[in-house]
Amino acid sequence: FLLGAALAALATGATAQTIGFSQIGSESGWRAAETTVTRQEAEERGIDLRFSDAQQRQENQIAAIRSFIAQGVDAILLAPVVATGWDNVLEEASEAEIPVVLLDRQVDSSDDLYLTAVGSDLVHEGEVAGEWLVENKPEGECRVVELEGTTGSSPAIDRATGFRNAIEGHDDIEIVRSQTGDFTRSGGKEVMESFLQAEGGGENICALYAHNDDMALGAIQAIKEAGLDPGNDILIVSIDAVPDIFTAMAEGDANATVELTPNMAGPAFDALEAYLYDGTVPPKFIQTESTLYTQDDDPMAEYEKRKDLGY
Ligand code: GYE
Repeated sequence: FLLGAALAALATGATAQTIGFSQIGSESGWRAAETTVTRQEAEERGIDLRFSDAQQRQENQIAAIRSFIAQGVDAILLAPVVATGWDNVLEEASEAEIPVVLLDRQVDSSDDLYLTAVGSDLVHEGEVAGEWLVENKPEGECRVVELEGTTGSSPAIDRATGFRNAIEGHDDIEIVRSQTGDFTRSGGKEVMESFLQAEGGGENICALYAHNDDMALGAIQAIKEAGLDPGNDILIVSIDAVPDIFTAMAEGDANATVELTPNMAGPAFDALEAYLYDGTVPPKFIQTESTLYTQDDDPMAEYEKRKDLGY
């Protein structure tokens, strides 16, 4: 079998050796974990991973992809910071016959321009968060503030849509303020401070929906500093399931999160290895799970499971 595999590899001339990874940056704990897990997966598989940190800038990602093409890598992983503006560089990769796999965010280019995308159903995540609020809000009118992710990114667009889908028809729930916190903890804190001020101190805010846990964690800080009790006075629901949100849940400061696995690279490398080995074409979308966790799910046990994952 091994000999067969080796001969087949020789025949197709292809096993994944060198893979370029254009990462967005390190805006969130989740992102840091994805980077760590990707490096670990590459090392375990003997892949030479060329890593490029774009510091949140699309132009840096485009330059990194061009450089990967010039280096003649076997494949490219791309976590695209925003959804638009990828056509040209994806065409260049396609002309060079270098397969591109999208990680965790989507692009609005034609799906002929990439091999597959690994990620969660981002609209569904927003729906799960919204359904949690529909079921758990206090009686009466509920004024919600929303911390959005990076403007123009597919998770910011889709998580906003999903949440609105879930609260549609529930006329006692209203999104009163919505602004980007750029997926960062400091952004979440700063924007929450301005929400609290604009809302007369925040006593009439019933819930915060944050597009990721890091922004929720920053907002929790702001709510405490304003003299309110996060998790009680203002319900908090967010997305990612990073370790720190579980400690916040254990302390009663956060209420619910929707899990996003940081291991996008595992399925991506599996798909690439099969494709480079014998041309197996993966489905266009490889979907990861979205599980809801609340204060009832033993948050400290969940914290323990994740704390060493590079978050
Ligand atoms: O939820 C957030 C981040 O792209 C889906 O990016 C991902 C998001 C993740 O930085 O924390």
